Amino acid sequence: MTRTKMLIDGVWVVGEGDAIEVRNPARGSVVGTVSHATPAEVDLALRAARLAFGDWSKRPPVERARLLKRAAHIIRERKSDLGRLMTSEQGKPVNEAVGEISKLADTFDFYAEEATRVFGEIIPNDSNAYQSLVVREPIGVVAAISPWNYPAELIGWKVAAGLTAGCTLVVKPPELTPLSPLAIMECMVDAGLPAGTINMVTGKGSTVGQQMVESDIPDKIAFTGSSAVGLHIQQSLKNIKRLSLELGGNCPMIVTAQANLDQAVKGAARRSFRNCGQICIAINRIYVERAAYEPFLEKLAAAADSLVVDDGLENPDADLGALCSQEPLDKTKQHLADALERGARLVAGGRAPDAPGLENGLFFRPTVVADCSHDMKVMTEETFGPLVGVTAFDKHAEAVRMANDTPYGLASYLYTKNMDEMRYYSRHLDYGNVAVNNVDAGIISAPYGGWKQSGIGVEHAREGLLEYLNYKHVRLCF
Ligand code: TAP
Repeated sequence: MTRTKMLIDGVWVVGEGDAIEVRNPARGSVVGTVSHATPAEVDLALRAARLAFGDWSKRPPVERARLLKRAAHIIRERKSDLGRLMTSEQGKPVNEAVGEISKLADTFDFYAEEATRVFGEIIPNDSNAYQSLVVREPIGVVAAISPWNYPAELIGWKVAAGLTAGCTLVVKPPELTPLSPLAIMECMVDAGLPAGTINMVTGKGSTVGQQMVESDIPDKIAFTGSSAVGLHIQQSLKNIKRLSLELGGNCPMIVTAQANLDQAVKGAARRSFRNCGQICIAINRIYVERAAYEPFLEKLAAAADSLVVDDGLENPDADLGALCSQEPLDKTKQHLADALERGARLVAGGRAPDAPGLENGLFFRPTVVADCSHDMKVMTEETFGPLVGVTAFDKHAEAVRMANDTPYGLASYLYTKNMDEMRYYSRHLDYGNVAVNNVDAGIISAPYGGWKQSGIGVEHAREGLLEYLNYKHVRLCF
């Protein structure tokens, strides 16, 4: 099997390092190989980005926008192939993968539009002899590192905002899913991105990623991944640089007695189980006001049981494909066992699907456990699998207390038709995102980021672009 090449300084490079096999989690088969980038190759990529910065940062924003729009167009043209490639390495059903590719193209378009709106400011001065201008200039070289659950989108947020701002980038895709990110780089090269503006080196985070973090070349590290690795990165820096961290979550959903239960169940099933729950903003734990508890549980169990789990390549419309690797599958089983040992009630799932043809894959049925206590792992840790815990509450203050009792602060969800409850909860939930009567916590036009151990900084929106810009105060004397 020929190795998929890395992109360094506009050249597709096989790489001198060992081969890394990429597997299809639905079948266990090898779907491709990439190289483990050597230290010299990583260094070459970082130096190429540094060299390219001089020209790219000085180009007129409209020119940068034109190239991003062209890349978006090419990505859309190739979205079916890109989606299938992503499914073959990540496991999510093809239609979901194609949807992710479309959102990536939308992200490029969004930031291409923003490129022409990087405004400065004029500050009033104490004398007419002076004028203070605040202008924004690109930070420099960005090292971007991202995880496997959204192989395209999470890289896209960094690449689109970074390039728009005038930065150049070296990207390390996840070891488990490097093929679709590399194919996206091909779209960018075909769109005409100049050599060195965007580079991609493959390999392990603990070596390739670590080298990027420790290098003094990048001016910024843009990282999405677990809180443990985020903290490790923060502690590994060898010089002062900007750092944005989009980290883990442990997201609560609150359903009051005044919610539309059918809507709430639809939202819960979608946000707990989509992408097999391997989403930082997945609903991990649900607090239901006692009067609505049993009817909600009954409906949620039925909704979970109705979801189709299948090989995402064979069945593009499946609700859940395979989990991406053994690790989240094992964690799901551990959290389930912990909950059942401590007295939780299994109301849906709890096992692998028994359909023929799935024996070699990492599949698990969407699983709901009820009557959970506040200290069970399913309620306190990020499972990152198709498992959700449910419990009842009596008072709104109690629901808020339990929802906020976590080191994380990424996203929270509320279902109620009562305006006072909407105000109360959105005021008191300590999260970067609060979605009320919907589960779309992250949209490209609004800032998206976590509080507490869920991260530093935001992605999306104008604010996401500002993360790639420095302020420069120019004080003019006439
Ligand atoms: P991590 O293990 O943290 O890996 C994320 C990325 O960091 C991977 O590319 C990984 O490389 C790399 N990495 C590992 N060790 C590194 C090191 N020492 N230096 C530099 N890079 C290193 O996360 P994961 O398990 O893949 O992803 C799941 C986590 O990501 C969950 O906690 C989830 O909540 C979080 N997440 C957060 C968000 C947002 S927006 N907040 C979005 C998605 C996911 P390898 O893969 O090659 O090891």
